[in-house]
Amino acid sequence: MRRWLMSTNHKDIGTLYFLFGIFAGVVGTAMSVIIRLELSQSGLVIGDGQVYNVIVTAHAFVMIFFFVMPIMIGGFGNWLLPMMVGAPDMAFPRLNNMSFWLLPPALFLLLVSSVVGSGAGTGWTVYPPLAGNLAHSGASVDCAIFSLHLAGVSSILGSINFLVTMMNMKAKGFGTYNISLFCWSVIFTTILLVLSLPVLAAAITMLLFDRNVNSSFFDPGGGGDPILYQHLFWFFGHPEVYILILPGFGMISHVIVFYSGKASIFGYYGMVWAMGSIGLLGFLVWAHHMFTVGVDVDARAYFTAATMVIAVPTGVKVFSWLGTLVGGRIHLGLAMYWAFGFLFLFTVGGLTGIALANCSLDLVLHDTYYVVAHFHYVLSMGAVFAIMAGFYHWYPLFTGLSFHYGLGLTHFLIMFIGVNLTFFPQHFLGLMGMPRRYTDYPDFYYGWNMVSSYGSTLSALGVVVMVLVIWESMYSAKQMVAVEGSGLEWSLGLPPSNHTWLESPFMGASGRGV
Ligand code: HAS
Ligand code: CU
Repeated sequence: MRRWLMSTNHKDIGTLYFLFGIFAGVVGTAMSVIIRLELSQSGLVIGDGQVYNVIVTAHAFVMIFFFVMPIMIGGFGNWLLPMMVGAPDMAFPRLNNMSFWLLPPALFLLLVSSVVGSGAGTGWTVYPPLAGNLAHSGASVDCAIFSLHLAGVSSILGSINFLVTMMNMKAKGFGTYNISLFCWSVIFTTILLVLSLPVLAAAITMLLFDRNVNSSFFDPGGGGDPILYQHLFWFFGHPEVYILILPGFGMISHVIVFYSGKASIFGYYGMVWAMGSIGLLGFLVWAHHMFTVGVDVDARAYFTAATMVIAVPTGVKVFSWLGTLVGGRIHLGLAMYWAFGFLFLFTVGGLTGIALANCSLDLVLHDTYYVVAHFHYVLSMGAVFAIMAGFYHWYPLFTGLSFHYGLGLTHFLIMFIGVNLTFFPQHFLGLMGMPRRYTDYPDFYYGWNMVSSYGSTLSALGVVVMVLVIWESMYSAKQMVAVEGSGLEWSLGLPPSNHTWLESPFMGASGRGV
């Protein structure tokens, strides 16, 4: 009990984050299956649009705040960061424990919000007036707001901890430009968190006041403006999407360097500055989410142009990963499949993002399934594939266990086919005009929706296979053997002999000197 409840150990806390994130991931996946069940045919399955919207809302919150963020930053960050810079632990170990333990009550409040009254069917953006106390009376939206408050405090405290650790606790020999790219990605992510979360906190607190103490920040009846809420939300919301992907970029860099047998990443400095640019630009493009509210024509031109500029640093990253692969001795370890999947599918999602950045196009595509397809390509196949790559790469290190290659490959193949089957048709549905967040549709949209739902069933099967992969690794308990010079032998067949230059498995994506 003491070990897990009062932990000050970064690895134990990282493990707690992983367990929590896996639990939330399963809950979120279950919700997605219900969504796809409802949409698998025209006509109603659940039968109540509000319930459907509550599930969509909870699905997004659970996946973003309780699955991707805790696993990437809380889990991988806690486990790897101190070790990658030779620090004994995080700078503030007790604060670290607190950051984690704020999350279970936050998740509890969120789940409560969907069963109190008629639930929070607001979408993850919680826009008023829909989220106001007329359309959503009762305590559910308030519970969701408190949930976000808690999760936000947790993230801010965690971010400060990571930043201080990276500033002050690097071992001798670690300087600005020879820490690994995963460290850099967490540094930029946590800066984004510290700067953007307070804005979300302000927005939802103002909404809380509008709902409960008769203020009218967002109510034109009292001189307020609902558009203000959208500005505040997206000033947080857009940086948030980069918060979800940047640590993934870091992990993918490590995986690609390791399995292509290179000594270091192609273009280390470019990679660092690309992440920094993506972070900075991420704060300057928020209104591309609200073109349809009637943005002034100059502002439309600006937000379109600024958004498209992000393709440049992201392109620097994609081409640097490809540059790392070129001429490498590619070892097809399991993690590498996910990295290849990431490279291809994240790019597809990025390109549809560029399409959406064009205001004139977005006016017709906004709130259609095209947007849903875009963000699932960058999230379900970007962020999640990066998590999977990190999982297959570092699980042997964390646990001392190794994988069954065939089973792991099956997991990848099922997921790869499953998510593409689910989300590629959603581009077509969007272009045909099917709106998002509706519980039903005309027969016209039936075909591709059916395909999408089959895909989702296949992906759910993929999750079962992943459980099998983990179970098999424990059941067979194959131990890793230390290899001279490399620290660890990776379980998936011997790495090519030229892998032994690796100082340690953490150092794959460092700068000069390693
Ligand atoms: Fe996005 C909506 C634009 C990246 C997540 N995005 C969302 C939503 C989410 C999300 C969750 O401008 C929905 C929010 C909601 O609930 O309403 N997004 C972009 C752009 C990028 C981008 C330009 N998004 C992400 C990432 C996410 C994410 C990363 C999470 C992980 N997104 C939008 C827009 C909307 C939007 C609009 C609003 C839509 C609406 O109406 O609601 C970029 O960061 C992507 C850069 C990446 C690439 C690929 C690699 C680059 C290469 C270089 C060459 C490419 C060039 C481009 C020169 C571009 C290989 C050429 C262009 C061609 C078309 C060929
Ligand atoms: Cu955005």
